[in-house]
Amino acid sequence: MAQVGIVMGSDSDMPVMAKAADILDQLGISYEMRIISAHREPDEFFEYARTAEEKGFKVIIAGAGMAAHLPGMCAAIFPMPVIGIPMHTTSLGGRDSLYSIVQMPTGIPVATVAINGGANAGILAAKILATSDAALLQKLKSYTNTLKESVIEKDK
Ligand code: RP5
Repeated sequence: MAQVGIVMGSDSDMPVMAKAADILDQLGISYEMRIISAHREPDEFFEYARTAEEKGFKVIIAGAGMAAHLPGMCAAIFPMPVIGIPMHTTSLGGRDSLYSIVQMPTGIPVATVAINGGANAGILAAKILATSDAALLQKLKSYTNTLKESVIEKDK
């Protein structure tokens, strides 16, 4: 059973979303990855969001660009944490996506990472799961230590 749902509005989002999946792979976290457009196939989207809890997801990572309603609508339906990834856009540089995702009404938060922040979305999902998984927390501490060692190495 997948612990994390990864969903994106278009296959054009895949290069960014794959970075989240790569982090989850590295940490041994199971996930299901889907391409579902809230705008182009609303019925399929609602089915996805309504069944996410019973499928066992503990977190959803949702990425979208432009009028990026997918993460917010996931948060409206799915009762556990939703992490939103705003996609870079050619017309507005991703500010459109960022504002669409981050400016949620009170009561329906989306934990929003940086524009194209796929890797950080994966790490944040892992940190949420690690609040009740000691082994995963140890892996995350090792990961963070690796980052530190890498900077120290470059400073030599
Ligand atoms: C959004 O519109 C998608 O998340 C994507 O970032 C953006 C453009 O989609 P495509 O026209 O590339 O399919 O729904």
